[in-house]
Amino acid sequence: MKHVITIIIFGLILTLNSCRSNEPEIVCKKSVKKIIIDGSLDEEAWEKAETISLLNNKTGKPVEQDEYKSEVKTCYDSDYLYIAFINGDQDIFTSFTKRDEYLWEDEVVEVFIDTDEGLSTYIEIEISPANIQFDSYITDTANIDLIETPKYDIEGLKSAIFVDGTVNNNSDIDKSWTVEIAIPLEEINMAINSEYPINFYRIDRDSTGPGSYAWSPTFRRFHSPSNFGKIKFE
Ligand SMILES: [Ca+2]
Ligand SMILES: [Ca+2]
Ligand SMILES: [Ca+2]
Repeated sequence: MKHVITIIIFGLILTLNSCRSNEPEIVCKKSVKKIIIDGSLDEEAWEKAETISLLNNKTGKPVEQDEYKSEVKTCYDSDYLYIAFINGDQDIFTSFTKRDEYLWEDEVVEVFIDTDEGLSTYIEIEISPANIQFDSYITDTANIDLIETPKYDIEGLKSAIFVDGTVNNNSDIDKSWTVEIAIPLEEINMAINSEYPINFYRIDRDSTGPGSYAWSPTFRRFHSPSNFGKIKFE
């Protein structure tokens, strides 16, 4: 009996380890020139950056609709981690106007990044198409305190949006919205000689797109840190 239990536990450990070894990785390259946070990805570093595609979070498969594809890029310098999202979207909308409002109820991009000990605590950053920011520090993934956790603010967080289309006008057909984000490394305790669990998400509320996107799919709610991928610095 003891041997059977040992074999089962050993098998479980092997399974868990093999799951983690399948996690996706993004390599973040250094930008030698200054990145201007203006929503325009015309800096050389964005051209050289590794580009990843977000998947349909419900199926774990690539987004089928060309007009709704989302790509993400990263780069860094001595002060900031930079993240860019390029989101195909035929109708871009958001009703929120203030920091830390519940942006995910409309359209949004999200980054979850874990720079402290233990996968159950991590930073959540969201940016809306109106360039409204939401930042929170998650301490209990099963019971997120929506009053307390958003009180966490990254003072040096910068973001900008470029919209190819019109926000909050459903009488025309939009093309895309681009998000350029700078996260101060020191403020979130990030060291470029280390690697960190991370995931990138998007919520789109159009009836024709996939709706829920993730780089490393969770197949359910986004707050599933065991599904996070990894960011490494080159
Ligand atoms: Ca720029
Ligand atoms: Ca949309
Ligand atoms: Ca906040």
